Amino acid sequence: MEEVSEQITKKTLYSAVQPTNALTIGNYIGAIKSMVDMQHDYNCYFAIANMHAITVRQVPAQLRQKTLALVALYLACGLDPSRCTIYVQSHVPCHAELAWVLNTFTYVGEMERMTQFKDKSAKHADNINMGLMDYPVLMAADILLYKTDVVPVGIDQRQHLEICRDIAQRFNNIYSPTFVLPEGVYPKVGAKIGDLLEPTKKMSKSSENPGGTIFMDDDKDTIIRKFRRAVTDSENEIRYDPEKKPGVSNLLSIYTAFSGKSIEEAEREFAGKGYGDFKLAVGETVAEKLAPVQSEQARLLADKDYLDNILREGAAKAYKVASATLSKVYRKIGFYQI
Ligand code: ATP
Ligand code: LTN
Repeated sequence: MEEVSEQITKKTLYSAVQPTNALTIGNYIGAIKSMVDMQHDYNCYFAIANMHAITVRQVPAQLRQKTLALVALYLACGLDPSRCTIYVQSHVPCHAELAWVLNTFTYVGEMERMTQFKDKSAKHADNINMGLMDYPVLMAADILLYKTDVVPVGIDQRQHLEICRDIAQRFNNIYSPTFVLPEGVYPKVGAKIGDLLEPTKKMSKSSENPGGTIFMDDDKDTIIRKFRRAVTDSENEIRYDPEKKPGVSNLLSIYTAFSGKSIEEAEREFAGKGYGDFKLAVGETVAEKLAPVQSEQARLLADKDYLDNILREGAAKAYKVASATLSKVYRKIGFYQI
C-alpha cells in the first residue's frame, strides 16, 4: 500500500548510460552520483542503453560483458534495486517502437545540427550510420515512455534533452497532451568533468589518450600517476576559476564530488599548499572512494543469477509502464488496434 501511494506522489526520474568502454569518473560525477543521490525522492528508471551503444561499432562479446558490468556498477555505486527499476534497454521493445513513431515528428535538419552527431561523425567517419543520426530520437523515446519529470545527466546531454522536449511538444500540439515534458538536471559542480591533460575537453570513455581519463576500474597507483600528470597552470594558487584556471578548477570539482566537501572548504583546505600536494590529495581521495566500489562490483559480477533476476524484474516493471504509453500513442495516431 505504502509503495503504491509513494509511486503516485513521487515524480518520475529517468536516466541511462551506454555500456561502452570502461566508465569514467566523468560518468560517475555527471550522472551516476546524481542518480544515487536522487533515488529516494523519485520513482526511478535506470537503463543500460545498449541500443544507443551500437550506433558505434561494438564487439558483441564485449557488449554483452559490459552490459552486465554496468548493472553491477550501478549497484556497487549504491543504486537500490528494491527502489528503482534497473533494466536493459533492448529488453523492452517499446523503445524501438516509440522511436519509430517519433522519427516522423523529427526533422532531418534538426538531427544534422546535433553537436554529438557532428562530433561522432568526425570521429567515426567510416560509419556515419542512420542510428548515429537518430540517437536523440531513441533517447527521446526512452524518456517519454515513462512520463519522466526529471533526467539527471551531464551537460553534454542538454541538447538532447531540449530536442526531446521539442518532439514531445510537437506531438502534444498535433494530437492532445500525451507526453510529459522532462527537465534535465545537471550537477552544480561537475556537470562537465574535463580531461586531466586537456581540461577544457570533456573527459570521455573513448578518448584517444587514456592518461587524461580516470576509469572507474583504475587501480590506486594508476589513479595517483594520472593525477600527478594532470595539467594545471603556472600560478601556484588553488582557486576555483574555470575560465582562467580550468585545470585546477577541474581537480577541485573532482575533489568535492568525491570528498563531499564544498568548493570553499576545499579552497580553504589547500590554501598555501603546492600543486604537487593538492594533486596527491585528490588522487588519494578518488582512489579511496573507488576501491570499495570496485570490490563490490567484482563480488556482484560473480553472481550472474542475481544480476539476471534484477534485470528480469526490471524489464517486466518497465514494460508495464512503457507499453501503456505506447498503446496510447498508437491510439492517438490512428493505428488500428485489436
Ligand atoms: P563517449 O564519450 O564515449 O561518447 P560518454 O563518456 O559521454 O561516452 P555516456 O554513456 O554517453 O558516456 O554518458 C553517460 C552519462 O555520463 C551521461 O549523463 C553524460 O552526460 C555523463 N558524462 C559523460 N562524460 C561526462 C563528463 N566528462 N562530465 C560529466 N558528465 C559526463
Ligand atoms: N545519451 C545518453 C545515454 C542515454 C540517456 C537516455 C540518458 C540514453 N538514453 C535517456 C538520459 C535519458 C548519454 O549519456 N550519452
